[in-house]
Amino acid sequence: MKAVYTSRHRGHDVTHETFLGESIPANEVVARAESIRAALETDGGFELVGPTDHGRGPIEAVHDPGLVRFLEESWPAVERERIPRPALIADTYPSRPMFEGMSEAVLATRPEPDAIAGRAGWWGLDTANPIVAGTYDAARGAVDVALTTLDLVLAGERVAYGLCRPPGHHAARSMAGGYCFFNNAAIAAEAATRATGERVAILDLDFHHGNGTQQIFWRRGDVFYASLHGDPRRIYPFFLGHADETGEGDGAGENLNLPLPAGTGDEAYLEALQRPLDAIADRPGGLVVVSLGFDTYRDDPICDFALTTPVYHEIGRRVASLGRPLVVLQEGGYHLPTLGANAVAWLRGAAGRAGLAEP
Ligand code: SP5
Ligand code: ZN
Repeated sequence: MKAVYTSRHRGHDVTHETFLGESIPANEVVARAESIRAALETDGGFELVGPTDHGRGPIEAVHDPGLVRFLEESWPAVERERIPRPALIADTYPSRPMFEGMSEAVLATRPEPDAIAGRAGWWGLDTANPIVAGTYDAARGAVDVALTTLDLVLAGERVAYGLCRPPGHHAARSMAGGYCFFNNAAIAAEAATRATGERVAILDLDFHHGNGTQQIFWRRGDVFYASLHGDPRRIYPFFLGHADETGEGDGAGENLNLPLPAGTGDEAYLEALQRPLDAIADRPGGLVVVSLGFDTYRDDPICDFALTTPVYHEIGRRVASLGRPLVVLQEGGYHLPTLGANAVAWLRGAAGRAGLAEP
C-alpha cells in the first residue's frame, strides 16, 4: 500500500497545550507521526511517497480565505507584536451570547480584530490549539499529503493512506481548533467530488466528533458524513455531535452521528460501525474518505473508549469490504507506544493482509 508522508509536519513542534486553564504537555506532538512512519517502514508492506504541491486552491474551496490568511500571518505577527510566549494560544473567543439580539446584517460587518491575540480568538475554537513558527507550513503539508493520497486513489489505487499531521476534522470553514488547522479530509472529499462528479462519503473513526467536517458539508447532498464518537454530552467538542444532527437543505439526511458511551469496547464498536457502513453501501457513488483516529484505543490518555489493537485490523477489513476506493487519512490518537501497531493493524486489514499476533 502506498503511504504519503512529509517531514514538514515537524515544523508544528508544540510542547504545551492548555487544559482547563493550565498548561500541560501537548498531546498532538511530532513523535505521533514519526512513530507511525517508523511502524510502516518496519512492516515492509508500505511504500512511502512524498506529497506534491497542490497550492491554496483546494484549501479555499472549503475554507474561508481569511482563515488561511490568519494562519499564514499569525507567527510573523506574534514576532512583530512581541508576544512573550513560545506559542500563540488565544484566550478570548467570540462566544455566541455576546452577539445576542444583533441582526445577521450587523453581525456580518463586525470587523476581524487587528491584534493577533484577538485574531486567534476570531478564527479559533479552543485553547488546546497552539500555533508556532512552523504550524502554517506543517498544516499546508498535511493538506498536500491528503490531496496526494486522493491522487493515488484517483489513479487507480484501491486504498492509500495519508499520514496527515496536524489532523483536520475539527477545523470548520472559518475556524481552527482541536489540534486542527485545515480540514484535510474535507479538502480531499471536496476535491474528489470535483474530480469525479460522483457522491463521496466520509467515515470519521476518530474518537472525537468531526464538527468541522460536519459543518463544511452540513447542507451538501453530494457528501455523506458519518461519525462514531464519544458522546458530546461528556466529551470535546461538547457542542456538536448529537444524534439528531442530520443535515439541512440538500444535506438533509446526509449526516449521521453515533455518539457512544464511556468504556465502549471492541464488540460494541463493531456493532455500531455497521450502521454507517450500511448507510454508505446504500448510497450510490464512489470513493470513501476515512478520518482515522486511534484515540479510540483503550489506553489513550485523553479519551475513554476501550478498543484493542486486533479490532483495528477487523475495522479496516470491514471498511474495505465496502468495495469502494478508500482515501484513509490520519486524524488523532495519542498513546504513542501503540500508535504504530494500531495503524499497521488497520491498514493491513484494509489491504486484505493478515493481522499480526498481539505484541
Ligand atoms: C484530532 C483530535 O483528536 N483532536 C482532539 C482534540 C481534543 N481537545 C480537547 C483535549 C482535552 C484534553 N483533556 C486532557 C485530559 C487529561 N486527563
Ligand atoms: Zn480525536
